[in-house]
Amino acid sequence: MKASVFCVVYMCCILHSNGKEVSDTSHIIPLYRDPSPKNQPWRPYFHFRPPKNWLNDPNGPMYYKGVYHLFYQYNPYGSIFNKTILWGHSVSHDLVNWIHLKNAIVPTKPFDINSCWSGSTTILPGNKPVVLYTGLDSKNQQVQNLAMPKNLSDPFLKEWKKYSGNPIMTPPHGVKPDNFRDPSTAWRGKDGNWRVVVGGLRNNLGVAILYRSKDFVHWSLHDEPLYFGKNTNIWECPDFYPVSTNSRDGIENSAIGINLKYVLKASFKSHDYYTIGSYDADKEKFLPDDHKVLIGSTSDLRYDYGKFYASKTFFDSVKNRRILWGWINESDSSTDDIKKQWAGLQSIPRQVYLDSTRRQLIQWPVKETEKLREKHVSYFGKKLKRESLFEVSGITASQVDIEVSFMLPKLEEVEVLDPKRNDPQLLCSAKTSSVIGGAGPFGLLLMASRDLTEQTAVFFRVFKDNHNHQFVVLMCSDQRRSSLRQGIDKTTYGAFIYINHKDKMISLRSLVDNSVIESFGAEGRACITARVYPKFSVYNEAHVYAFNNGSLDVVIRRLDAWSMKKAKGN
Ligand code: DQQ
Repeated sequence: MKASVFCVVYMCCILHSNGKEVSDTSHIIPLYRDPSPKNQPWRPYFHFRPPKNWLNDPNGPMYYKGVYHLFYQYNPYGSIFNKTILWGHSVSHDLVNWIHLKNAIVPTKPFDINSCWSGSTTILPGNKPVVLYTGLDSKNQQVQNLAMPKNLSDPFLKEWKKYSGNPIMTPPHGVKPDNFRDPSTAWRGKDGNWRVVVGGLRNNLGVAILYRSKDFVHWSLHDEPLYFGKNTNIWECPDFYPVSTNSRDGIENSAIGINLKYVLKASFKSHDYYTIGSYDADKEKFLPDDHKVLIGSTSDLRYDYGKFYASKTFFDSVKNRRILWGWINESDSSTDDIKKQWAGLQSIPRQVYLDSTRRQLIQWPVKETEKLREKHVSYFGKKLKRESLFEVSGITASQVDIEVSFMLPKLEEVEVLDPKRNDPQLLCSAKTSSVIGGAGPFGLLLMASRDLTEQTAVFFRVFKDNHNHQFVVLMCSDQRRSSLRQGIDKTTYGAFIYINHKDKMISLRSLVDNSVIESFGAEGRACITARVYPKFSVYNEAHVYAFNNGSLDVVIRRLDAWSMKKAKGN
């Protein structure tokens, strides 16, 4: 590959803030762009990432004075994770096009000199955002620090200052100095006091350690954690928020009222696990609806069954919704990342709300993502016979938003689920897209070469679960043939989606962005994100097909596909 040539681009912008036009370039930093995209076949163009270097967790997303802010764990000096991690900062008006600002929170003080790690924002009364973040102090202890904007009249919040009394929380008794991190967004109780949880490990239990404060500066430890999990290792990036039981609207973190349930999420063992329950504010306890949860078992609910970690939600007060961001890591090697000069990206922001069963969340790409749709093709009522496929042509298959609804075949004739094989990921590895079944496998072949030697199959297979007297759809993302390159993690991912015997259809939406495929099954009831690095099926050599390898015919009720534009800032 020819060496990349980088040139300096100064981004100019006009942002609209509170109806006013703001023409301000003082905050804008020089960005390095590869002028020749031919050298970057795996670079995503509509997923968020800064132009260069390493990125991991999303930090403190928020909406402030007409502007969306996203901070992120960033190494400004290279494309690997090391001791120079700090808070990168970008802003947007639509969650799609981004402007990269100068770094917001940078290691400078004894309480964060060895890195500024993850944390969250909270909007205090009077519309005053503050940040709680983890500092690695001069002794490499993890401590919690407070930071605030220097100038609240600046909608970009370009400058941040650190509270002089930092740290405001140090590792409590029983928590090792390297097991105490990632403060959540705080919420306020009826008594007017603030609460926040910090992730940790205590007595071998993953914990959401609870603190309370009157003034957001002085915090006292509550003797019991908000909740804990066994065999999980440390809980990273805990998130705790209310969801409405009767609408898709988001709920502000401090809201109190009826028709609410609560979500507790913890990141551990490379996945983001969540559970739904209630919050007993008097006892300061989270009470999950199902007690055998957050232990990292295959029956735990996950935001995403592929690559997606250290996520964070925020309440979007202007559109009354809750939005989720998650870090999507690379699946290639560090040597590849050094060559590429970038590593890591954020998921498409997803709106989250409670499913009508109230037993799980639904996730769906924010509506604004559709702004990037351009050339459109659609198909209706297309029959897919056994062992057949057809190409969805006329769009850019390497950058596409594709949505398809399949009519389910007669459910009486589907395979029976073996109760001993109830790990969806293992089941997807055994029953691949080429293993003929009854109803399924059917789905999409993405980033595929014309001869199909390279392809990522995202597909469904329907089972009867006699044990639970239900039908269940296995959703798989099969990366085994995603690339003819060696040295790439090609793990297959899988998730179960329980359906009603009256359900007539199942939908699949995939957002393909060169090396990332984010897939949403059954209208967002299961999500799987995969990274793929094809050797040949890149740019115009990439194709997309719909296929059926089940013995029962499947009908595509409707398929829509749109080529996707590059987002600004990518
Ligand atoms: N990433 C941060 C930590 C967090 C971890 C460091 C999760 O604060 O626990 O970059 O990916």
